[in-house]
Amino acid sequence: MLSSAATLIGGNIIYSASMPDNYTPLVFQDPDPYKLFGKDPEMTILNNKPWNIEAKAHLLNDNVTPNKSMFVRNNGLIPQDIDVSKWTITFDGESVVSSKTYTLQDLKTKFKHYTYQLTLECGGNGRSEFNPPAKGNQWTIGAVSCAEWTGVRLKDVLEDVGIKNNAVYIGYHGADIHLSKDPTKEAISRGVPMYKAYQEETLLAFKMNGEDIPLTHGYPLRLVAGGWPASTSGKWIKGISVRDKIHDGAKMKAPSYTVPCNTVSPGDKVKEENMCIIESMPVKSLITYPKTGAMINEGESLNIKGHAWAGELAVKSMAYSIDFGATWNTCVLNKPINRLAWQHFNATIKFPKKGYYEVWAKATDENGVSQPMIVPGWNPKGYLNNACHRIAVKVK
Ligand SMILES: Nc1nc2c(c(=O)[nH]1)N[C@H]1C(S)=C(S)[C@@H](COP(=O)(O)O)O[C@H]1N2
Ligand SMILES: [Mo]
Repeated sequence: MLSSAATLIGGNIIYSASMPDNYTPLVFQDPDPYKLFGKDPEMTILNNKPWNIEAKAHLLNDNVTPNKSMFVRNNGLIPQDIDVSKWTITFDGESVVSSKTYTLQDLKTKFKHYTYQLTLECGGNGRSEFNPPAKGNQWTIGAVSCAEWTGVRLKDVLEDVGIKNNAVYIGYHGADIHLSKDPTKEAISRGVPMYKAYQEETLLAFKMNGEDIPLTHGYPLRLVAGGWPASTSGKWIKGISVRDKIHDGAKMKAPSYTVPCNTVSPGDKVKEENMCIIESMPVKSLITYPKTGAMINEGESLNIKGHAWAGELAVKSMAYSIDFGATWNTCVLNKPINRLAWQHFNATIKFPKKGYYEVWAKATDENGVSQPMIVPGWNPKGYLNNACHRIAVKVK
């Protein structure tokens, strides 16, 4: 552990040889997460045990999200001691013909590589706005990313393994450690139905933005299921179980990552059997330029930029309002580079006179469904808040 940890923080641990095995150097009890994970100093830390870190809207301005502004959502402790040369992934479960193990090298050499930009948004992004409040990380708007992932198609590997036709769901197993440090417990073990597992864009990825995946984001192997709650994109993947029923791993059961099957009033208690698993994420957008609080002079126009996404669907149109939603204007909206990648929009705004304005952004998906202007459907765990994003602008 010490040697890998020393590489992480970029220093040497003097006298490490004489440390007892269970001794944790002070530096690991209180590391600088920005340096440790290579994050922008403007990122917001929501929790350190486990690490949960979110972006601010303007940090997400890049078309492809770099590591420095990618949110971190961990349910357990980051695995240490990763020896890539010994890394394997095992396929098992009721619905494999027989279980099969691949080394990372097998995966990389046996199967064709594909690269896609894929949007990953935490199901709880926007939770901080629900009322009554929902427990959990109080994400504002920054638990979303769209990086470029390279790997092999899960589908190609499943076909090589041999899957029975009673397969219903896959469940992932990661190498991270349960917060209790109980080795028999998994921090999280979620998955997707077979049709999502078989999609061309569902990857077992070993590269992010052309480089090894950063440790916090799942090095050396990650499942990436774009457009679905990012909790289905398992990090540090050691195994995939192919199940003959809905996977029943950690955090598959209500209330985790589920919403009431029928809408409820704010604050209602909902029985487990009336909660449904979240699948595709809803339509949403973010204004990433300028940063909220921008000031311009009267007569100047303002260029705004941002991204829009809609789970499994494409975004059809993008609008902005400078009068709190009373009237809307059209933004220029680009097509996605590939399915499940976020789309970029921009607009040039002219303000009628001096004053305080808010610029609101509203995306509409290809089914004609738009973002609500205020927090939608209350649910016990505060998932799926896709309300319009807004920034403040002052015209002097
Ligand atoms: N093994 C493992 N995979 C995981 C998690 C985790 O804690 N352990 N967190 C999930 C959740 S809830 C989210 S939102 C995403 C976050 O991905 P990121 O930290 O790379 O942004 O990873 C998912 N995959
Ligand atoms: Mo998440």
